Amino acid sequence: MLAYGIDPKVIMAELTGREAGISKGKGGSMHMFSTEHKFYGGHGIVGAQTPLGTGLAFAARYKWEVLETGPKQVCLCYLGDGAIDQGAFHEAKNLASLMGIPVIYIIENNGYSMGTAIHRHTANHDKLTMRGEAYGIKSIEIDGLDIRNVYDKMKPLVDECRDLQRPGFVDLKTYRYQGHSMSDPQKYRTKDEVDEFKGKDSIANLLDYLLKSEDEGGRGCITEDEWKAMQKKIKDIVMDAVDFAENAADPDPETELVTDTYALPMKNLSPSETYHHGAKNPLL
Ligand SMILES: Cc1ncc(C[n+]2csc(CCOP(=O)(O)OP(=O)(O)O)c2C)c(N)n1
Ligand SMILES: [Mg+2]
Repeated sequence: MLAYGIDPKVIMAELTGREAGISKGKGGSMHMFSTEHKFYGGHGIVGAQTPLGTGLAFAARYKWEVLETGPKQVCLCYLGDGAIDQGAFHEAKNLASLMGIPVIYIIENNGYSMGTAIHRHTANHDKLTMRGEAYGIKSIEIDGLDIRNVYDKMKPLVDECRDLQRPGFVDLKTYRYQGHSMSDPQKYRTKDEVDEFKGKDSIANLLDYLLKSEDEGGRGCITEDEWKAMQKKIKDIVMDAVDFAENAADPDPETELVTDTYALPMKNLSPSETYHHGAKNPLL
């Protein structure tokens, strides 16, 4: 969300359920959404975002090619390794390939689906690209622990999928340092394993590269002081966002509970069934 240019204040307000949040406090971490920023949210149902991402990409191609009202675009559709066996994902890949839909499925493969290791939940888990190739989709594996490598491999794929209006598939290998959630006791892995990956942390490696001189194999484009100043600036932005969210109003249940729930009220439901708590249906 931050990478798509969404204001940290409205993100924090959303996380804390305030009306000033990007989804008016009703979305929380799962359903942040901004058409303006072309960020189409997360999804609480694992894998269900894959047909949606495919649909968004179809719409983009239709607007560009048929209606001639939009630019040539590509949709990046992210999913975890825990989502790759969902039936809907296979249907989405088939249609994307068949119809030339510009969507890139990016599997953030961190090796665990909640507490289940990938070798226990997915057959042929070390050859995930086969699952794209099987549908005739260009599929690549990327070491996600090296940020520059991710950029170097993703950029040509994004350009190609946009240019040719074709789908893509990426097995982006990464690691999850924290548990799946706050309540995850992480009994399914050893501390040694986590420590081993901590030594390969992509953000620490990038910082190292930026700080080290060219002679030492780095880029030498920032100093320690500049890095400290950056950290302070970011901390200030976060604290401002916290302050903003804590002082923002809660959504009014009378008006907010049922608005933006459906694009249009469902025809077969009466207003009283569609809208609860006496809220007035603004569309009727
Ligand atoms: C259809 C469906 N089944 C089960 C769940 C419960 N659930 C939430 S996240 C998750 C694991 C998803 O794995 P992954 O995408 O790899 O995420 P990670 O654990 O790495 O964060 C499951 C099973 C769900 N949200 N939706
Ligand atoms: Mg995972």
